[in-house]
Amino acid sequence: MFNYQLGIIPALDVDIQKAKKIAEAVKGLKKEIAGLKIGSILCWQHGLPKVVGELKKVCDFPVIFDAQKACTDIPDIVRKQAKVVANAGVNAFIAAPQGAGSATLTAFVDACKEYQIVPIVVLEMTHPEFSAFLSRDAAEKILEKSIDLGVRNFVAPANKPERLKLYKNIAKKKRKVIKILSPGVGPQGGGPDTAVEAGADFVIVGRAIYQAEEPKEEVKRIYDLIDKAYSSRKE
Ligand code: O7M
Repeated sequence: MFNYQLGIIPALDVDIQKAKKIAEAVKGLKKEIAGLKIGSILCWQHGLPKVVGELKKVCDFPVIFDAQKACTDIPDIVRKQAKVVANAGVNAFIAAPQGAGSATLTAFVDACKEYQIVPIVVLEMTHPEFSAFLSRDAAEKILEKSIDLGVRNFVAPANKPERLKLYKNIAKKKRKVIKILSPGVGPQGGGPDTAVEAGADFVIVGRAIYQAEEPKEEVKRIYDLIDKAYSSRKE
Protein backbone atom coordinates (compact mmCIF):
# COMPACT_ATOMS: atom_id res chain seq x y z
CA MET A 1 0.00 0.00 0.00
CA PHE A 2 2.80 2.43 0.85
CA ASN A 3 4.85 3.76 -2.07
CA TYR A 4 7.86 4.76 0.02
CA GLN A 5 9.65 3.28 3.02
CA LEU A 6 9.09 6.32 5.15
CA GLY A 7 6.40 8.94 5.55
CA ILE A 8 3.84 10.91 7.48
CA ILE A 9 0.22 9.99 8.08
CA PRO A 10 -1.82 13.04 9.09
CA ALA A 11 -4.57 12.10 11.56
CA LEU A 12 -7.59 14.09 10.43
CA ASP A 13 -9.42 14.42 13.76
CA VAL A 14 -11.17 17.57 12.50
CA ASP A 15 -14.38 18.58 10.72
CA ILE A 16 -14.83 17.74 7.07
CA GLN A 17 -14.07 21.22 5.71
CA LYS A 18 -10.79 21.32 7.58
CA ALA A 19 -9.95 17.75 6.53
CA LYS A 20 -10.43 18.68 2.87
CA LYS A 21 -8.39 21.84 3.32
CA ILE A 22 -5.49 19.87 4.75
CA ALA A 23 -5.74 17.21 2.03
CA GLU A 24 -5.70 19.99 -0.57
CA ALA A 25 -2.69 21.65 1.06
CA VAL A 26 -0.58 18.48 1.15
CA LYS A 27 -1.76 16.70 -2.00
CA GLY A 28 1.47 17.46 -3.88
CA LEU A 29 3.67 15.96 -1.17
CA LYS A 30 3.72 12.47 -2.68
CA LYS A 31 6.92 11.33 -1.02
CA GLU A 32 6.19 12.86 2.37
CA ILE A 33 2.57 11.74 2.89
CA ALA A 34 2.06 7.98 3.17
CA GLY A 35 -1.69 8.12 3.74
CA LEU A 36 -4.47 9.95 5.54
CA LYS A 37 -5.93 8.59 8.78
CA ILE A 38 -9.61 9.22 9.37
CA GLY A 39 -11.51 8.27 12.48
CA SER A 40 -14.49 8.73 14.72
CA ILE A 41 -14.50 12.53 14.80
CA LEU A 42 -15.06 12.80 11.04
CA CYS A 43 -16.99 9.62 10.41
CA TRP A 44 -19.51 9.68 13.25
CA GLN A 45 -20.60 13.04 11.99
CA HIS A 46 -20.57 12.58 8.24
CA GLY A 47 -20.48 8.83 7.61
CA LEU A 48 -17.54 6.83 6.30
CA PRO A 49 -18.50 6.67 2.57
CA LYS A 50 -18.98 10.44 2.40
CA VAL A 51 -15.69 11.21 4.16
CA VAL A 52 -13.72 8.82 1.93
CA GLY A 53 -15.44 10.12 -1.20
CA GLU A 54 -14.74 13.77 -0.35
CA LEU A 55 -11.05 13.10 0.38
CA LYS A 56 -10.62 11.05 -2.79
CA LYS A 57 -12.02 13.95 -4.83
CA VAL A 58 -9.15 16.07 -3.54
CA CYS A 59 -6.15 13.68 -3.48
CA ASP A 60 -5.13 10.10 -4.20
CA PHE A 61 -3.43 9.15 -0.94
CA PRO A 62 -4.40 5.83 0.66
CA VAL A 63 -7.16 6.34 3.22
CA ILE A 64 -6.62 4.54 6.52
CA PHE A 65 -9.66 4.08 8.73
CA ASP A 66 -9.09 4.07 12.49
CA ALA A 67 -12.50 3.48 14.06
CA GLN A 68 -10.89 4.38 17.43
CA LYS A 69 -11.02 1.39 18.10
CA ALA A 70 -12.18 -1.45 15.85
CA CYS A 71 -11.78 -5.22 16.17
CA THR A 72 -13.19 -5.28 19.67
CA ASP A 73 -16.42 -7.17 19.04
CA ILE A 74 -17.41 -10.77 18.31
CA PRO A 75 -15.86 -12.27 15.17
CA ASP A 76 -19.11 -12.19 13.17
CA ILE A 77 -19.62 -8.44 13.70
CA VAL A 78 -15.97 -7.69 12.98
CA ARG A 79 -16.27 -9.45 9.60
CA LYS A 80 -19.33 -7.37 8.74
CA GLN A 81 -17.52 -4.19 9.81
CA ALA A 82 -14.60 -4.98 7.47
CA LYS A 83 -17.04 -5.38 4.58
CA VAL A 84 -18.72 -2.04 5.31
CA VAL A 85 -15.31 -0.34 5.55
CA ALA A 86 -14.07 -1.87 2.28
CA ASN A 87 -17.28 -0.90 0.49
CA ALA A 88 -16.76 2.71 1.58
CA GLY A 89 -13.52 2.82 -0.45
CA VAL A 90 -11.08 2.65 2.45
CA ASN A 91 -7.61 1.21 1.71
CA ALA A 92 -6.52 0.10 5.18
CA PHE A 93 -8.37 -0.66 8.41
CA ILE A 94 -6.88 -0.39 11.90
CA ALA A 95 -7.66 -2.98 14.58
CA ALA A 96 -7.16 -2.67 18.32
CA PRO A 97 -7.72 -6.26 19.45
CA GLN A 98 -6.72 -5.71 23.11
CA GLY A 99 -9.52 -7.26 25.07
CA ALA A 100 -11.08 -9.01 22.08
CA GLY A 101 -9.00 -12.15 21.80
CA SER A 102 -7.52 -14.16 19.01
CA ALA A 103 -10.72 -15.39 17.31
CA THR A 104 -11.77 -11.78 16.73
CA LEU A 105 -8.29 -10.84 15.47
CA THR A 106 -8.29 -13.83 13.12
CA ALA A 107 -11.72 -12.88 11.75
CA PHE A 108 -10.56 -9.30 11.26
CA VAL A 109 -7.45 -10.24 9.27
CA ASP A 110 -9.33 -12.84 7.28
CA ALA A 111 -12.11 -10.40 6.39
CA CYS A 112 -9.63 -7.68 5.41
CA LYS A 113 -7.99 -10.19 3.04
CA GLU A 114 -11.37 -11.22 1.63
CA TYR A 115 -12.45 -7.61 1.02
CA GLN A 116 -8.98 -6.55 -0.16
CA ILE A 117 -8.11 -3.92 2.39
CA VAL A 118 -4.87 -3.81 4.38
CA PRO A 119 -5.14 -4.85 8.03
CA ILE A 120 -3.15 -2.75 10.50
CA VAL A 121 -2.94 -3.81 14.15
CA VAL A 122 -2.40 -1.65 17.25
CA LEU A 123 0.12 -3.25 19.61
CA GLU A 124 0.27 -0.71 22.38
CA MET A 125 -1.07 2.78 22.95
CA THR A 126 0.55 6.09 23.74
CA HIS A 127 -1.31 7.27 26.80
CA PRO A 128 -0.34 6.59 30.42
CA GLU A 129 -1.90 3.55 32.06
CA PHE A 130 -2.94 2.16 28.71
CA SER A 131 -2.19 -1.36 29.91
CA ALA A 132 -3.87 -1.08 33.34
CA PHE A 133 -6.44 -3.76 32.46
CA LEU A 134 -4.20 -5.92 30.26
CA SER A 135 -1.79 -8.76 30.87
CA ARG A 136 1.89 -7.78 30.85
CA ASP A 137 2.72 -9.44 27.56
CA ALA A 138 -0.50 -8.54 25.69
CA ALA A 139 1.32 -6.51 23.02
CA GLU A 140 3.91 -9.21 22.35
CA LYS A 141 1.18 -11.85 22.04
CA ILE A 142 -0.81 -9.67 19.63
CA LEU A 143 2.32 -9.09 17.55
CA GLU A 144 3.23 -12.79 17.35
CA LYS A 145 -0.30 -13.85 16.48
CA SER A 146 -0.74 -11.07 13.91
CA ILE A 147 2.55 -11.88 12.19
CA ASP A 148 1.46 -15.53 11.97
CA LEU A 149 -1.80 -14.35 10.38
CA GLY A 150 0.16 -12.39 7.77
CA VAL A 151 -0.18 -8.86 9.17
CA ARG A 152 2.83 -6.67 8.36
CA ASN A 153 1.72 -3.20 9.49
CA PHE A 154 1.45 -2.25 13.15
CA VAL A 155 0.74 0.78 15.33
CA ALA A 156 3.04 1.39 18.29
CA PRO A 157 3.86 4.47 20.37
CA ALA A 158 6.38 7.10 19.25
CA ASN A 159 6.65 8.26 22.85
CA LYS A 160 7.96 4.84 23.99
CA PRO A 161 10.86 4.30 21.56
CA GLU A 162 12.28 1.35 23.48
CA ARG A 163 9.06 -0.54 22.71
CA LEU A 164 9.47 0.09 18.97
CA LYS A 165 12.90 -1.54 19.08
CA LEU A 166 11.47 -4.51 20.93
CA TYR A 167 8.70 -5.06 18.36
CA LYS A 168 11.11 -4.83 15.43
CA ASN A 169 13.36 -7.38 17.14
CA ILE A 170 10.52 -9.81 17.76
CA ALA A 171 9.63 -9.63 14.06
CA LYS A 172 13.27 -10.08 13.08
CA LYS A 173 13.51 -13.23 15.19
CA LYS A 174 10.51 -14.53 13.26
CA ARG A 175 12.34 -13.56 10.04
CA LYS A 176 9.65 -11.11 9.02
CA VAL A 177 9.88 -7.46 8.09
CA ILE A 178 7.18 -5.33 9.67
CA LYS A 179 6.30 -1.67 9.30
CA ILE A 180 5.50 0.43 12.34
CA LEU A 181 3.13 3.40 12.23
CA SER A 182 3.75 5.60 15.26
CA PRO A 183 1.42 8.13 16.84
CA GLY A 184 2.27 10.16 19.93
CA VAL A 185 4.56 12.85 18.53
CA GLY A 186 4.31 16.49 19.57
CA PRO A 187 1.65 17.05 22.28
CA GLN A 188 1.95 13.44 23.50
CA GLY A 189 5.68 13.82 24.07
CA GLY A 190 7.31 11.74 21.34
CA GLY A 191 9.70 13.02 18.70
CA PRO A 192 9.21 11.98 15.07
CA ASP A 193 12.97 11.58 14.67
CA THR A 194 13.55 9.57 17.86
CA ALA A 195 10.64 7.30 16.89
CA VAL A 196 12.11 6.66 13.44
CA GLU A 197 15.58 6.07 14.90
CA ALA A 198 14.01 3.43 17.16
CA GLY A 199 12.16 1.66 14.35
CA ALA A 200 9.07 3.62 13.31
CA ASP A 201 8.55 3.75 9.54
CA PHE A 202 5.60 6.11 9.42
CA VAL A 203 4.59 8.75 11.92
CA ILE A 204 0.92 9.45 12.60
CA VAL A 205 0.55 13.15 13.34
CA GLY A 206 -2.64 14.92 14.38
CA ARG A 207 -2.55 18.25 16.19
CA ALA A 208 0.99 19.22 15.19
CA ILE A 209 -0.24 19.28 11.58
CA TYR A 210 -3.88 20.33 11.76
CA GLN A 211 -3.25 23.09 14.31
CA ALA A 212 -0.24 24.44 12.42
CA GLU A 213 -0.55 27.80 10.67
CA GLU A 214 0.86 26.14 7.56
CA PRO A 215 0.16 22.39 7.60
CA LYS A 216 2.15 21.85 4.40
CA GLU A 217 5.26 23.48 5.86
CA GLU A 218 4.85 21.46 9.05
CA VAL A 219 4.70 18.23 7.03
CA LYS A 220 7.89 19.20 5.20
CA ARG A 221 9.60 20.08 8.49
CA ILE A 222 8.67 16.75 10.08
CA TYR A 223 9.69 14.88 6.94
CA ASP A 224 13.16 16.43 7.03
CA LEU A 225 13.54 15.19 10.61
CA ILE A 226 12.42 11.64 9.89
CA ASP A 227 14.39 11.43 6.67
CA LYS A 228 17.62 12.26 8.52
CA ALA A 229 16.74 9.86 11.33
CA TYR A 230 16.01 7.08 8.85
CA SER A 231 19.37 7.57 7.09
CA SER A 232 21.23 7.11 10.36
CA ARG A 233 19.14 4.17 11.55
CA LYS A 234 20.85 0.84 11.98
CA GLU A 235 18.42 -1.94 10.96
O1 O7M B 1 -0.92 13.81 17.15
P1 O7M B 1 -2.11 13.86 18.08
O2 O7M B 1 -1.75 13.53 19.49
O3 O7M B 1 -2.95 15.07 17.95
O4 O7M B 1 -3.11 12.68 17.58
C1 O7M B 1 -2.75 11.35 17.65
C2 O7M B 1 -3.60 10.50 16.74
O5 O7M B 1 -3.10 9.15 16.84
C3 O7M B 1 -5.08 10.43 17.09
O6 O7M B 1 -5.80 10.23 15.89
C4 O7M B 1 -5.19 9.21 17.99
O7 O7M B 1 -6.43 8.56 17.88
C5 O7M B 1 -4.09 8.31 17.38
N1 O7M B 1 -3.45 7.37 18.33
C6 O7M B 1 -2.88 7.81 19.52
O8 O7M B 1 -2.81 9.00 19.80
N2 O7M B 1 -2.36 6.89 20.39
C7 O7M B 1 -2.35 5.56 20.14
O9 O7M B 1 -1.84 4.80 20.93
C8 O7M B 1 -2.91 5.10 18.93
C9 O7M B 1 -3.41 6.03 18.02
C10 O7M B 1 -3.77 5.51 16.73
O10 O7M B 1 -3.65 6.10 15.70
O11 O7M B 1 -4.19 4.24 16.74
C11 O7M B 1 -4.45 3.65 15.49
